[in-house]
Amino acid sequence: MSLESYDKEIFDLTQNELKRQCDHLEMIASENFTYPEVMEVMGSILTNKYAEGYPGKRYYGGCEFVDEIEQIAIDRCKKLFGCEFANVQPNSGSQANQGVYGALLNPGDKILGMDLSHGGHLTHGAKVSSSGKMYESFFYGVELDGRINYDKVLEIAKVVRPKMIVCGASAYARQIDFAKFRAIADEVGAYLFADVAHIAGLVVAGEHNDPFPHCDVVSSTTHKTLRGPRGGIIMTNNEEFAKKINSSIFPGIQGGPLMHVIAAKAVGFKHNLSDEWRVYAKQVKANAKKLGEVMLSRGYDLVSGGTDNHLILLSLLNKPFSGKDADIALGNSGITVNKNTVPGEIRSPFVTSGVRIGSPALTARGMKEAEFELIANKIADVLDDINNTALQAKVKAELKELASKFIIYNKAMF
Ligand code: DSN
Repeated sequence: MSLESYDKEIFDLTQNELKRQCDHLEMIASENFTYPEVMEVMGSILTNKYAEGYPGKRYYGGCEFVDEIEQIAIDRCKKLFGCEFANVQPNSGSQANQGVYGALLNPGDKILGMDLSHGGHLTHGAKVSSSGKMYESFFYGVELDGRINYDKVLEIAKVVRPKMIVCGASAYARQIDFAKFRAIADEVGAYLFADVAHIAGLVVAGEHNDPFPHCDVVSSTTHKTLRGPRGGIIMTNNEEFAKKINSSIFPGIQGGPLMHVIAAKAVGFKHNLSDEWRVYAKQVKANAKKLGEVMLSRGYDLVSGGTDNHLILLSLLNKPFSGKDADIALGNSGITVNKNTVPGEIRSPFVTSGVRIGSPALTARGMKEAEFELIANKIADVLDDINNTALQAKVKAELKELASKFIIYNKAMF
């Protein structure tokens, strides 16, 4: 029976969401549009199979085909990141990070990560996350210029003496210098763990510094710039760490792996290994750069003054409206972004003085610099006259027309 005839309620809501994704301009920096073939295998009979354990060492019978699938995913992941060991079972980036901590740390150990309000991630030690509850967490941040000051990170590391330094960010527009982090980790005798979830698609295309060979362990999600299915992965070159990571994920924090998602990761990695992937990743960066240039020319401040990756962080500290106001006005105009704290923040995390805007999803639709120039000007038009709801409606209609020329999915796929 089809979903439409069995559960019309969920079918209709899924269709509404499909329409929203197609008609609006998706500019949340962590979102992307995955490939139809990735979704095909994610919606396949592989969801029926239990396969606790790892290829060749399962606790269930009948795993001969899923063993091959998982091994292909592992091999492609290793090739992609140029590393020796990969675990493709984490259900999410957060679980990947929890798995890494569980493998290399004991409860109460000290970790040093990037402050959430400076662009870090919840799982890098925020007190509301298990990473901040199970471990004693300390933070570095960015300077008022929006950049990490590596000398300052070293100073903090020397005082804290962490067992692990976590690098990686959710809202940082500049390249992360993994070699500098390695030097700091070596100076204080810490493990170096990189969470490259946001930048992984650029890293594997050679468009961002490589975390290997500098980092002991690297984690990522597979659905952001990598454009695969929703999920997590962990990579390392250290055999002892790899064994500990495997035990930490299963049986440590997960049971049966999601074999349909692991197959979808393998299909996503095949895309990431293709020549076309480099073209996509280059365009993601070029589009973010164009976005930043136009916003600067229209009188908007960017945290760190520009971008080296897939996102810009608009600072609204010198504007009479908040990140929340901008988020709402842009949403009414058919542009989906998220409010974000900025260095020197004066508002609460629910209001903020910044907006994070990313290029990966619209680049996946085939948009290039010309479209990003047009969209950036529309963003500035809306923000310049933030209470003008008639303008917001007009821009929404214009951008819907633009979106209709860059088809990403159609109804027949669902
Ligand atoms: N939620 C992701 C982001 O938006 O950056 C991080 O997990």
